Amino acid sequence: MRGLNRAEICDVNFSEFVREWGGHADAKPAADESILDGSALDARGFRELFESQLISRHLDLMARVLRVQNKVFYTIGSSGHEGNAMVARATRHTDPAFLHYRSGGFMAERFRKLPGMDPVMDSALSFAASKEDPASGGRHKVWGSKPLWVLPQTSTIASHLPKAFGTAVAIEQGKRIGHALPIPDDSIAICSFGDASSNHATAQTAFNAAAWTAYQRLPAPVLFVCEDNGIGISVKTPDGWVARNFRDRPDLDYFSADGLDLANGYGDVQQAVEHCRRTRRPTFLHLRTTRIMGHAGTDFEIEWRSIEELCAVEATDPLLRSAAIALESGLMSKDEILALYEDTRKKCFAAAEEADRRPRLSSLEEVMAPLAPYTPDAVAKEAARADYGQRREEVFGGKDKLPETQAPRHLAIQINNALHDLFAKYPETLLFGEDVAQKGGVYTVTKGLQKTFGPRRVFNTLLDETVILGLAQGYANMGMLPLPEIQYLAYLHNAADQIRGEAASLQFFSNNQYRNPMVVRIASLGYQRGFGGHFHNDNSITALRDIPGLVVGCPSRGDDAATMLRTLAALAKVDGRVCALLEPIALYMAKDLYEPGDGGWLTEYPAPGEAMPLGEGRVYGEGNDDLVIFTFGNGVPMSLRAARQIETKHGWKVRVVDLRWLVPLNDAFIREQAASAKRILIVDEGRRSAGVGEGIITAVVEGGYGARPFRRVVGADTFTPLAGAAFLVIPSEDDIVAAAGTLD
Ligand SMILES: Cc1ncc(C[n+]2csc(CCOP(=O)(O)OP(=O)(O)O)c2C)c(N)n1
Ligand SMILES: [Mg+2]
Repeated sequence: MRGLNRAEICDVNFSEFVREWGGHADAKPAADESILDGSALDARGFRELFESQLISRHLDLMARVLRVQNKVFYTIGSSGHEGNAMVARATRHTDPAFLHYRSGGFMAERFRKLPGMDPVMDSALSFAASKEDPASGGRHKVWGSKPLWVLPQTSTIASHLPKAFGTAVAIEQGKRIGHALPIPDDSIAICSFGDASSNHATAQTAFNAAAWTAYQRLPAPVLFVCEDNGIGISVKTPDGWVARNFRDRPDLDYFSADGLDLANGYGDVQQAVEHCRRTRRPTFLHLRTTRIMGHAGTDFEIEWRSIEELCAVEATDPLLRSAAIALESGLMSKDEILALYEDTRKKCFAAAEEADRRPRLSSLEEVMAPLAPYTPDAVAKEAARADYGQRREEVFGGKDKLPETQAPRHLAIQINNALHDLFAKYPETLLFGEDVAQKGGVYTVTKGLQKTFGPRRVFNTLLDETVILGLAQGYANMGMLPLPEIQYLAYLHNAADQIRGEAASLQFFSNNQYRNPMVVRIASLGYQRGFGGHFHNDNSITALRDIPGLVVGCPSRGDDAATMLRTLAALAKVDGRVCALLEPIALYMAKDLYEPGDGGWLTEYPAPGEAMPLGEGRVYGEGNDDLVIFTFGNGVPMSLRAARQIETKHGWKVRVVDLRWLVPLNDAFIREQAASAKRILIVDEGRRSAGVGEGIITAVVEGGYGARPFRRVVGADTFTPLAGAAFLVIPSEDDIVAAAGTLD
């Protein structure tokens, strides 16, 4: 049996190592003396770091024991990585940190930075998934803390690097636009990850963006800490690969430190931190670590590695080295070390037992409480707030130039006006993306914004959607209001994890202590004439439909876009929500509705003070009951045109309902509209499978109106082809008229 439980062996190894140590001890150093000759670490510093390492180790050991008793629910540990405590010591508790899951040492050390906090109890509550876990409220075992500026991460490796980069940039840019940062001006962003993770596209994206920034002599004070243990689960990183890959990257300044040896490593860690803080350049700290006790509690390494190899790895246990330093330096006796070791064990177990007695999440309401906060009255008030009139007049060039005094215009112009208004209202607004600055976007929707508000608030990014969304999270973390643009819906998909796994999950996994509000504008959907192909006409709304907490709006006309944008911005400001605005490209320039030249799709600009409540749809033909068409986006003008034909053909009075809000769908509103409908048609330009149409039908059926004749007109489950064939795969007016005929 000996050999199976490597945690037990590592535990025993430590005590045996201390007991059997036979080296020579120096005279005990004073607290402020170097721990060993030539070390940058003094005796007090060493002692505290050693204690942090021990806390981390005993949390791991405790988790292995109590997991099987169902008192603890997570066993990915930090053993072998405890040297990352040095990074916490060399930085401040106000340097935002996005941490690797092996950060027990870092956390224990950072807890020292504020008085009255207890790393053992806080961590135990998180391990136990207790409702009282101060990081996530029992939703996940995370390393996180509001007062300590540790923004919680879950476990998608590398997904946190873009937002760490974004936060570093935001620290600098906040200062440049006169925004009051929540942390000191010379803060840096810290981000740690494993050696295998350094290869991930999402990691590479962040390194590249950081170097791209530094190359232009722009500041990006991010400290990338690669904790290199030479392995990822069971796959070895080629020897020397991390150094080879990062040592000579221009504009990513490389430092290395021995994370297995506090006395030796601390000076190098300090240097890397100081370099990052002073030069404001992206800095890569290659921290040597090892991994003992396997990837997680379920990883029985003995089954796939030789015992000799395991023993060799365990011999590099950094705690053995720390014990040796304590003994060699004369700082601690064997008995003192062993007593500290056992005392820490007791504290961790006692805390875990106590945590197990605390309440866990026990209802769906409790689980979901922080997911999607919504305070309708405050949002409505904020959306309608119009106390910035003076600034508006400057922005639009005088009282007589205000957009609400102008003739009706099309969607692109009204979005542009609404963006100018948001910039005037919120000085902390930033707009960025691909080609959005001088050119004003592919469709000129952002034209003039940079000229009016300057390159610090309106700017082009590098061509990388993951970075665009990482930047957005960074700005939001620093209290700004980001309006990132994704040039086409098809290009959101390669970066969707930044919304799905990261931005939209932050409030949930931090128990609403952290929020990263944003409004992502996405040029979307099909029906473009003369500019075809799949990637410019993508109609996959499904990809956004099941992201918990996300709000998605899709206006079909200019006035709705303006009032919707005000509400989205208010949702972001008041409730910290992550929002997406799908802008139908084919309607940007649409001016007419029924006949060429009728101007039927032009709208007046709604003056500030008007806003569209979340979930509120627009009804055309109120009171018409013979046929009700539920639709959104391009489907709205198409359905209105089709309705005329249907009225002529069947003599029916037709009502067209523009849902406007796609996520969450307003089931109550759909039911209410369905209640008085004799027939129901759903016009959904998205794809058949898992599209909005399915949600509408579900609401109708669940509302008890499933017996009414209904039909769906919907896009096919296909990619969009080029040229005229593009129109074969999405609903047409003729399709709508024909489908209505089947309901007769
Ligand atoms: C994007 C993603 N792919 C796969 C995984 C599963 N996974 C979790 S940890 C891990 C290995 C990571 O190794 P490394 O970065 O070296 O960190 P270490 O665990 O060694 O500290 C893998 C493949 C994941 N969490 N995220
Ligand atoms: Mg590794």
